[in-house]
Amino acid sequence: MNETITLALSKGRIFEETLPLLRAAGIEVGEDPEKSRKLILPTNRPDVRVVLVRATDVPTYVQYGGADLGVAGLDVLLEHAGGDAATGLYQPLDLRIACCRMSVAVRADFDYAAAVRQGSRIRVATKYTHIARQHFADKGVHVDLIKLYGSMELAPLTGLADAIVDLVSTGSTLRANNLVEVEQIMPISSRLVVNQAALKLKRAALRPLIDAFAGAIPDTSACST
Ligand code: PRT
Ligand code: MG
Repeated sequence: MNETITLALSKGRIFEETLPLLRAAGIEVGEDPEKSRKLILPTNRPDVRVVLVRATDVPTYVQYGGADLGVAGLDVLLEHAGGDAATGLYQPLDLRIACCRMSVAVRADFDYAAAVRQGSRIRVATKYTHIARQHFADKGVHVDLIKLYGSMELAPLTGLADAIVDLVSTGSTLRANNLVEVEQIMPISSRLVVNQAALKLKRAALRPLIDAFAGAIPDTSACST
């Protein structure tokens, strides 16, 4: 039986940081996605191919079987599931790559602690509405959420919002825009996700791959998970 394995990755940091894990499994990707316009990349293994999708589309591809497995940030997985566990998606490994944290940030002149203390309604702009809603509900903080698709840092600077919920890694984007991190919501790293049906039907091919990934997870201190 010809069991082709399809791995869904997004271009950029997830692709780059997954390469060493693939290498540990004996898989070399034939082309550089930054140079090629191809969306399906062959590998040195005739039975393994990589498909390039938007980071937020990785869980969708894997859930519905467009890919057998994929790599996605915990941020993307939580938003995809909308708070519930996504059906059909098995998450066997925290790969400890593409690490960062989900945080609340405000303009340096906004007194977040006072606003929380006084029970004010806080306007929060974010791409991560499920994570943000859950976080503020847990804290009992009243918020009006404003959904954005990018450049969250701009929202407090223009008066669109008092605060943002966004990913932070070095903190230099916040600093460059005069914003300060006032709360860390959760550490974020990328996870391996596997289609549950594929894991049963293609177990002989998938299991060694998952085991090789598990053995090659980096021991980075940058990752607090
Ligand atoms: O960029 P695009 O819209 O195509 O897609 P994407 O943003 O979904 O993908 P990508 O490749 O940017 O991010 C993929 C995954 O990498 C995310 O889902 C996270 O799990 C993870 N990751 C790790 C990050 C960061 N670190 C990160 N720093 N994703 C985004 N950022 C952004 C952050 O949003 C902010 O704008 O980088 C900026 C902050 O960085 P610092 O270093 O200045 O703090
Ligand atoms: Mg991005």
